[in-house]
Amino acid sequence: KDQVAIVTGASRGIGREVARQLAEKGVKLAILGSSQDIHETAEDLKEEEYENIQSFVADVSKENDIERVVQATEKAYGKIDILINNAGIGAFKKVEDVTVEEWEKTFSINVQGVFLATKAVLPIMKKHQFGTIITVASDVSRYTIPEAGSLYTSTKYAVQGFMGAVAQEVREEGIRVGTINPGMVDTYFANSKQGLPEKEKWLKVENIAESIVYMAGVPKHMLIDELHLHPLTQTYPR
Ligand code: NJP
Repeated sequence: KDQVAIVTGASRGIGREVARQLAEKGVKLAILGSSQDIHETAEDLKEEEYENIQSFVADVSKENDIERVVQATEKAYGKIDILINNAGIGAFKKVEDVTVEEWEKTFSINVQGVFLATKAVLPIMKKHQFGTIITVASDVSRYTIPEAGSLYTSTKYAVQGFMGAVAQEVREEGIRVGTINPGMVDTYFANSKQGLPEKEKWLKVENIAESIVYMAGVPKHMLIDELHLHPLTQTYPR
């Protein structure tokens, strides 16, 4: 109750459902996405009678955008308890087909975006000696599978390493840092569409969002630092 959360990449997919489930719990929200679609998410939530939803068009890879959102959130609600680093893009090509532009863009969103948002909220969380930061990484942040490709895989390995190191830095300040590593989730990821018949057995956004909300809601003295979730039908290395 009376918690405040920022959710990145909430225009659609996992982030949108995380925002909806947090709103359901009465959490005050600042949601952001790089397109105008983010305002639609906010309008839809308001139509469901949820209050305290602020939406921002902001690119996680841009420091000024993130600073603007974090400052506006602190001004509106007085604190930030939860950051969900969810925004991310996929680029699945063989290494020799990846361009430098694709490499830089994917790293700037998937890795630099997580760095910037984390860096921006930490001083506020430290002031209150409390906070939870959960980053949506991936199953491929812990092992490699051929379909994921080297670019996407290396961004998620980077995120995993970054969050693990930050977790050590801030735990004495009452701040919990963790990652959630999903397998295949039925979203709009990598120019896909939600609800396609071939994705029927994949994880649903509700499954991931419920787990994120659970991770963020455990008692203050407790940390869930990593959660792995797969569709039962997905094979993965072990
Ligand atoms: O993808 P999608 P997911 N700045 O495409 C936003 C990880 N994951 O929900 O920018 C700010 O439906 C975009 O909004 P907009 C994955 O790596 C997924 O599946 O307005 N926001 C949209 O809301 C990612 O980290 C699977 O167009 C930006 C959202 O991001 C996370 O799950 C498996 C942005 C993407 O929604 C959510 O992806 C796995 C920017 N620069 C990990 N660029 C899976 N789906 O199978 C994009 O292991 N967004």
